[in-house]
Amino acid sequence: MSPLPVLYSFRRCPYAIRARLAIAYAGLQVEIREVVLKDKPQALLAICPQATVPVLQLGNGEIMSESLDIMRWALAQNDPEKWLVQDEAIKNHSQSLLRLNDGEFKYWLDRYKYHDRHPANSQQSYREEAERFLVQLEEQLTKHAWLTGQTAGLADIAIFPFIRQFALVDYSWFSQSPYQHLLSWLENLLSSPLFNLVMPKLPPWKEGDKPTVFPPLNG
Ligand SMILES: N[C@@H](CCC(=O)N[C@@H](CS)C(=O)NCC(=O)O)C(=O)O
Repeated sequence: MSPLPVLYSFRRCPYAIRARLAIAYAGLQVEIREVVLKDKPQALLAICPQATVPVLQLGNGEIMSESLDIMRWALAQNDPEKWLVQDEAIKNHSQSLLRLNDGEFKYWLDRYKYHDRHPANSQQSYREEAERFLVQLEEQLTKHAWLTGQTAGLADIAIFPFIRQFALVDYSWFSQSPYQHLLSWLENLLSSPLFNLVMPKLPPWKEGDKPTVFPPLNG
């Protein structure tokens, strides 16, 4: 039997969460290696010099160090609920939301979350900058149940871990904010069996450890 692909991951990282969501949804299995970002294993540095997580190493040696590439790799193998749509207009919309999420929104999210490291402006002003993206998401979710239509798509799953991170900065503010459709969308995803399956608590991986299969076999 050929060895499983290896996924270097970090439990709370939103990029790693979306990669794990796609892998579990597609019914694939990988060997998971939990990384401590402050003490990255040599095996990760050797295959990916910038050493971000997630990183996927396939049996043929191919390395993927972008979470969206890992998602697309998983969905190309199995996409039971059609997260990858064929419709060009929806695909373009999804891509533009993903660009905003990974670009501008992530930039302001980091400042909102770690405002003490960015004393130039107040936490509230960082939140307000980030909110410009939330306004757009809220508008979509007033039109249909998911960001790009009546069914869940790549954008929902890839953006959700970042909205989770935003909401967790101050959940009581978020739960009373004007983004009530977004709140329901978030809570629905947070309570899904899929999300819970991809959040196991794992000890940091070290060279020589017995492989840990992901998703957990008893999950
Ligand atoms: N473009 C990458 C970004 C991944 C990323 O930035 N991950 C963060 C953790 S959430 C990281 O590994 N940062 C490196 C570090 O903190 O040393 C992707 O989409 O996978």
